[in-house]
Amino acid sequence: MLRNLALAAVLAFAATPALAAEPAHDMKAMSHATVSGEGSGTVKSVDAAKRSVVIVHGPIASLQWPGMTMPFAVAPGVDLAPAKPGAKVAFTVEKQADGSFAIIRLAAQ
Ligand SMILES: [Cu+2]
Repeated sequence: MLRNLALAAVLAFAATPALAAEPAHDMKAMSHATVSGEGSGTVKSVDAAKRSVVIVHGPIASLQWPGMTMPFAVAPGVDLAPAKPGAKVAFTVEKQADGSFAIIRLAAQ
């Protein structure tokens, strides 16, 4: 049953040449896609007034990021309480219109 569904999906895709012919890097189409990733790491410093946090984070596979230390803007509405220097946190980052990544979820780990 699952195999038949997969096959049907492949056939449906193959039968749509217009879709397959789309340029691989259609920026107009890409701008509507949400780019995000799940990370975890240790808070290095926090600037509550600027809602900015520096995190020593591990690799984020979905973004093809290696582990690194970097600053993130924290989106409005996200509670900064878990962001204490030295605290281990789990977070979700989402690409913004300007190309930077902002934290849209932050939790103590
Ligand atoms: Cu990074």
